Amino acid sequence: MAAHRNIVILTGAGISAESGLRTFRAADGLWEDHRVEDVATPQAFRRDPDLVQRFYDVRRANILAAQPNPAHDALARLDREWRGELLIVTQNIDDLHERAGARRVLHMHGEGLSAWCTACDARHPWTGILRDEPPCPACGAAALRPDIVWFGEMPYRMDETFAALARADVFVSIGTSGAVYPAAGFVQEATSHGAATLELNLERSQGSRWFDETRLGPASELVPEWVEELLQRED
Ligand code: BJW
Repeated sequence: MAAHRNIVILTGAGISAESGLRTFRAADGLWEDHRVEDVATPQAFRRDPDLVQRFYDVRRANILAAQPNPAHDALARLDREWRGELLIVTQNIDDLHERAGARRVLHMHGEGLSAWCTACDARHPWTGILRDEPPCPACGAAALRPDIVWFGEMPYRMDETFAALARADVFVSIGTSGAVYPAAGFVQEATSHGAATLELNLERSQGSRWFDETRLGPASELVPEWVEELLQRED
């Protein structure tokens, strides 16, 4: 791999699993017997806002209690030391990449520690609960919802992501099952523009066959090893 090349990294729930945050599609991935598909939709929110707000109030508290693990630390190191372009596109709503020190991070599915007012469109940093319908700090309406991209909604900053994928020389996917689009299609997009592709995961993802290389194991081991390897080659 030559110097100053462009890297796009996609992360999913698996990178935060060793920080104690549950993944979505593992055997323990249910929340009070609800599948994520049943709580993470605008329809579910209209049908039962209290259930959905409680789901995210619990998730918000869990995010605040979690700490970055060696996989987040390694990506933060790469972000600091990599002289080429780099973009960490995360599907995760936690802020563990940022708390580890990474700066070039894009939250395509929104952020757990942000509330969005559907009345005035303002977004606010949020660490408390939303189920008691607090007023929006900007307009006063009781119209705050989690600032999260649900099924059927458009993920954030897709133009930026697809532009980065088109320029990528390397695409790496870490800890994601490849079950949810458009993220699951990024590997094919990057491949179509000539990028080398690598998957780091505990088990093969649904789109594993699209990757040039797959390494299986826990992110806390595989990611620091890969980052070290990349930076050594760069020297
Ligand atoms: C470890 C590990 C360790 C564990 N170390 N690894 C039919 C066909 C195709 C598409 C569609 C379709 N019908 C509908 C769609 C579209 C739909 C979709 O994809 N549905 C699927 C169910 C099929 N997608 C959407 O609606 C999206 N919007 C959209 O498409 O807009 C139109 C558009 C078109 C074109 C371009 C752009 C836009 C929106 C999707 C929103 C997803 N939202 C959620 C919830 C919100 C966030 C939250 O609450 O946190 O996002 S769903 C949930 O899944 C969450 C996650 O970000 C997402 C992905 O999950 P992830 O991260 O992969 O987690 P898991 O649990 O699935 O996997 C964990 C992995 O980690 C596993 O592989 C483990 O092995 C591994 N692992 N421990 C390493 N220690």
